[in-house]
Amino acid sequence: MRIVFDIGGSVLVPEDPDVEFIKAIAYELIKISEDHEVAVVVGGGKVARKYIKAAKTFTPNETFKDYIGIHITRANAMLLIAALGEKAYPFVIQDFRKAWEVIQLKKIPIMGGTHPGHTTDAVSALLAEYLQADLLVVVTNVDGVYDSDPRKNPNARKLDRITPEQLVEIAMEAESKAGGSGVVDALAAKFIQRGRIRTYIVGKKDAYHLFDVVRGKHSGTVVEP
Ligand code: U5P
Repeated sequence: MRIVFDIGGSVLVPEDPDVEFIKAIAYELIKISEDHEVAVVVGGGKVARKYIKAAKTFTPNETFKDYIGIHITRANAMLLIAALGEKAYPFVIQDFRKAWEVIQLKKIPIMGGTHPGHTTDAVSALLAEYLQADLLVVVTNVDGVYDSDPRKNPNARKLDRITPEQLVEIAMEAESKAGGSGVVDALAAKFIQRGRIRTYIVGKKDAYHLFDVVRGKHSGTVVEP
């Protein structure tokens, strides 16, 4: 299989870089890459948000702030590259076509952000579409997709299996609420729908066993057309 992993910044760098977690997923990714083609996108996390907040003092320019965010995602990507050692391509990939080329070299391409205006969730969905990946694995700080926000509603129910159309609906609803942010951003959900990409959305706990996750053993949500 060809598999794209989307590792959320809040998972990789919750406050400080979670070194033990990075070590664990590097081990799992190397194991997975023995049988599959692997590409990874990492997010910016709290560090990106802190930098963007600080920049607000100086400029109202959203695109400028997005560029700052992109730099932070790429710094996080460098950490994963360091952890993967020889198996990773040593530069942070900025172009989907280059990611394809790196896969042909039997190395793992690691990406952060690409252009202003979206998040790394959208990057990972586009990368999966471009690479015609068999599977997209989204690792986030919630352990799956719920029918309502589990942080606010104690009766929220986790959904084991949904369609891309349902994912779009849930993501759009989460984004329409003030300060709301869903498990996956709405644009990424749209790309998942457009690309008909089979997607697993899992939490950090499952991510320690990514090797099992790609074999379908996880407690997250399966998004299947
Ligand atoms: N960002 C972009 N374009 C990308 C990826 C990220 O502008 O392709 C910026 C956004 O401001 C985003 C921040 O909120 O970097 C951190 O990325 P993420 O962790 O939200 O994906």
